[in-house]
Amino acid sequence: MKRLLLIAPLAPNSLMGGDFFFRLPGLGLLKVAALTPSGWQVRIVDEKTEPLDLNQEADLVGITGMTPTANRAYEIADHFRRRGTPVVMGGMHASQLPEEALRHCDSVVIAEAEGLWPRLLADFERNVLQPIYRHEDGLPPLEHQPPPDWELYRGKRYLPVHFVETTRGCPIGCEFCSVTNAFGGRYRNRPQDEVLAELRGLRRFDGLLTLKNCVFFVDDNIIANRAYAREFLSRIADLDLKWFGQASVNIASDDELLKLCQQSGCTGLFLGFETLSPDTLRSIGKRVNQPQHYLDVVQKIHDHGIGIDGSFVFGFDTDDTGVFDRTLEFVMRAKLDIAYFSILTPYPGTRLHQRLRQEGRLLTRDWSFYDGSRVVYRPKHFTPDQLLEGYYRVLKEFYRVPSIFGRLWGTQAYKNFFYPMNFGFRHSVNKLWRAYQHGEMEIAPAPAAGN
Ligand code: B12
Ligand code: SF4
Repeated sequence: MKRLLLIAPLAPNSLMGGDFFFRLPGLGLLKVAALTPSGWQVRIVDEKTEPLDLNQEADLVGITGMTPTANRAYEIADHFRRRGTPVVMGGMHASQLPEEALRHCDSVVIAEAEGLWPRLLADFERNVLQPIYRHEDGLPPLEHQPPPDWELYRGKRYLPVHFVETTRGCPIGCEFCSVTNAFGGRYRNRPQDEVLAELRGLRRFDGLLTLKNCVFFVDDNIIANRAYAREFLSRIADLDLKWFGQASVNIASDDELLKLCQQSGCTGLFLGFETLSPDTLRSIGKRVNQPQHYLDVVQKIHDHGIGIDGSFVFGFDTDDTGVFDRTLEFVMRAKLDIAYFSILTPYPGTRLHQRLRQEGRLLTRDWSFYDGSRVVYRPKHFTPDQLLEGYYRVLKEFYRVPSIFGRLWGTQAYKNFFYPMNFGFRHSVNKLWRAYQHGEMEIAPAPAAGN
């Protein structure tokens, strides 16, 4: 039997590095494993949860990765290749920069593994592995996908949550986002019967204080196709799930959908508010957001007992130094259950990356800095130091203990979920704060070659 070793590398210094509350199971490698024909023995190592034994034997190594983990991914790839083991790379970063990845591996799978991975393995077995595998006739339909085998993650120290996907792609194409480029500008839904079968097949988690049937829908917008979402949410209502998902803020104007979310066990929604500035929203192309209605959006969702994880980005060209206080004032007033703040980051393959590169404003191409907590480009209306200072001030303020209780006090949302989540984030934020205080989040200001 041939041995396939799949690896998820770790970006140790990022906010979502290896800390307990970010030990979330990756779906990408589970999908790759599911597409692997019998005759292969598959093992997955995620550096978030266990050390990688670099001496282990494998016939083929597959490595996934987002941009902040790319350097580590290349280090691992170089190591295995030095030992004579062929390496394949896939995932967001390698898909955007296949030529770069090929300097460290034998083959790159661009974008989705469906339809490509079995072909790659067949080529490998015949000794005719190609450097690039890509979809020549558009991205594949999402029908008849083999379900992920969660047993591959059994015993690993992940948080007790299953990741499930119903949709891929997004037509909105915000300037800073990688999704449209990677997964296409059209929503592709999976057949509901297949998603339901997958949900029904999930093994419940044990543990006294554990949510037994907690699912995170990784779709970028769970209500993207409203007709699909209505039917889907009605159909999962009797599965006794506690689910978390991502949605666009205009969910708040659809009472029926909100009710269906509530009835089907929605615990929290991750909402991309991004900014309070209409000018910024226009400039990034996210017109669906209407900041003048944000407070009503939050109120409406809260009224349905659903918590909100709000996402905000700092450093747009339309931002000024007042953006930090304005955002803090809003998130506290709105009583957001939790929030994710990041510094604008030009991920390769995005329109933002292209523009800043053309304008000569990228400060570095060291991908380990591309984690949303560092300034990797020259901002327009403030210095990198001002941006860093404002960002860390917001993080620190938002996760102060009185702030956590002030926001969650009297919440209708699921408390057993949001209190631990806030204190988990607080722990990671404090770690980042200390790194910031020691100057570790600053990067050398010299523009790098290839800007
Ligand atoms: C869930 C999620 C997370 C989760 C869990 C991540 C995890 N463990 O997988 C959490 C919340 C932890 C997270 C964190 C971050 N995330 Co995130 N995340 C997502 C999200 C919403 C879904 C990921 C997913 O499951 N997709 C579905 C699976 C099936 O797709 P996939 O993993 O890409 O895998 C497919 C292919 O890529 C391919 N493939 C993948 N790997 C491999 C490997 C091989 C060998 C092969 C052959 C094929 C292959 O096959 C799979 C099936 O087709 C995506 C957006 C999106 N739509 O993908 C953003 C996304 C991946 N995240 C992103 C970012 C930026 C981050 C953060 C840096 C945010 C931050 N500022 O801190 C951190 C980094 C974490 C880290 N390790 O350092 C960006 C990545 C951009 C980039 N160029 O890297 C995305 C695209 C969001 C965006 N809007 O741009 N994230
Ligand atoms: S940020 Fe959200 S809405 Fe904008 S392109 Fe990405 S997935 Fe689509």
